[in-house]
Amino acid sequence: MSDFTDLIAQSSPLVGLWQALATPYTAEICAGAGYDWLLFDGEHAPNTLQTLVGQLQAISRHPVHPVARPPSDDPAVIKQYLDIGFPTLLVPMVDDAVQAARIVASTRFPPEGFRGVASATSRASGFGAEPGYLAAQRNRVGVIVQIESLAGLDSVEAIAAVPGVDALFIGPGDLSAAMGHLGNPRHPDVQAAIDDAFGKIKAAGKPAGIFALDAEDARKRFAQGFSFASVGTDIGVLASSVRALRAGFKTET
Ligand code: 3PY
Ligand code: MG
Repeated sequence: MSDFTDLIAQSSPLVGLWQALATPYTAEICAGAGYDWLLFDGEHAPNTLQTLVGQLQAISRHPVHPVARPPSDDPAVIKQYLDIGFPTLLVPMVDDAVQAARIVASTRFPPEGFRGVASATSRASGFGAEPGYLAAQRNRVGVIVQIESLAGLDSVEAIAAVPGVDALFIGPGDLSAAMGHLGNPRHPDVQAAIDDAFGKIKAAGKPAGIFALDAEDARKRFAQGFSFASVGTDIGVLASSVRALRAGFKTET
């Protein structure tokens, strides 16, 4: 459990913004805007470990919780994301409890798991400056898993019961595709599946999060009881503002 997943368990709503521009400059602007958490996307944004480090450094003076999404559940990548200093990971495409347990184990040093050990050379340890870093990591990594497939829906209760899974996060984009409604996450069947998964997550006593479709959808999800949601994206905010500004001058072209 990280500071962020600890917070999720205790208070809500926690308002997040998706970071897909992959640049420190914009991350710094977003970090200063008062969001509770920022999601740095390694699955669909053009991020490398180097760009992610730059963004972590850029936001460090702001009290915002960084969460990273690795491109997959690959333990080698998870290890690198933790070593550069992400305290909380959001792992995409989690389909069953066995996979979820393996993901948790990949974030824990032995004997609890099989995360490879770097201490003095890792940014996460303050480059060796933090006494007791390795022992402290035991209780300091947050794991959030994404439910966004038919298999994930079927196994949501079993996944929620896995020790070390701190929260579950619904991805409406992939879920709608998996349900035969590509590009239509507002389809009633998709919305019903989300509601059903939410009920199961809550019944399991775990916090639920979601990638909200827009601000109104986020408000609806918070009212429903979702603990955390991303309410927009850096790209969406920039694209809509820049287009609206230009549209205001239509007569001058
Ligand atoms: C999805 O909607 O599929 C997500 O992964 C959130 O970006
Ligand atoms: Mg997805």
